[in-house]
Amino acid sequence: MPGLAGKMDMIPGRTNRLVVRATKAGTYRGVCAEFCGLGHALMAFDVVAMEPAAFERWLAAQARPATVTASPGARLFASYGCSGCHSVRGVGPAAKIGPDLTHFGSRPTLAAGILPMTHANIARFVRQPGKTKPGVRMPAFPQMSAAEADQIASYLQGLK
Ligand code: HEC
Ligand SMILES: [Cu+2]
Repeated sequence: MPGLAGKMDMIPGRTNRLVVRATKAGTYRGVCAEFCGLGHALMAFDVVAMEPAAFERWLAAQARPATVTASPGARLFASYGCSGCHSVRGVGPAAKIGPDLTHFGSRPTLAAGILPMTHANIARFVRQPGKTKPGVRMPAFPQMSAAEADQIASYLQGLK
């Protein structure tokens, strides 16, 4: 994140500490600067620095469990076994293999920052994640119909 901090290399067996201090609220662009895997070329990310009060509000909202109502998408999320890898806090068991999706719909991007958060992108990613992100660590669901992917996308978008 050149606007915030310099680059630090990782060295196996050594623990690095990097203090990043933002003195102005804003969005700071970052890129992964070391070849780390097949998706490396897509590894840009944003760091969002907020005023303290805005940050406290954001943090409190993120800490809350999900507000979920029964829906076809919620049922498909369980029956396809998504909840075996993804937590939606307040719904079902805690799973730690994939990212926590409790407030997924409130994020500006998905798939580690590769795609903008839109309904069509979620539906596309969920069925064929490897087509979006090379080397992705989520299985594809080729047996999922487009209609089912739509319902799952609606469910996930509603997790604010
Ligand atoms: C075997 C474990 C596993 C299963 C089952 C699984 N996922 Fe994932 N999922 C992952 C992992 C790991 C990632 C992170 C992939 C990456 O970025 O490399 C991921 C990423 C995601 C993302 C992007 C998250 C983000 O922060 O942008 C969504 C959305 C998602 N999965 C939805 C689903 C849905 C819906 C299902 C069920 C149809 C499902 N997953 C099933 C492991 C799984
Ligand atoms: Cu990288």
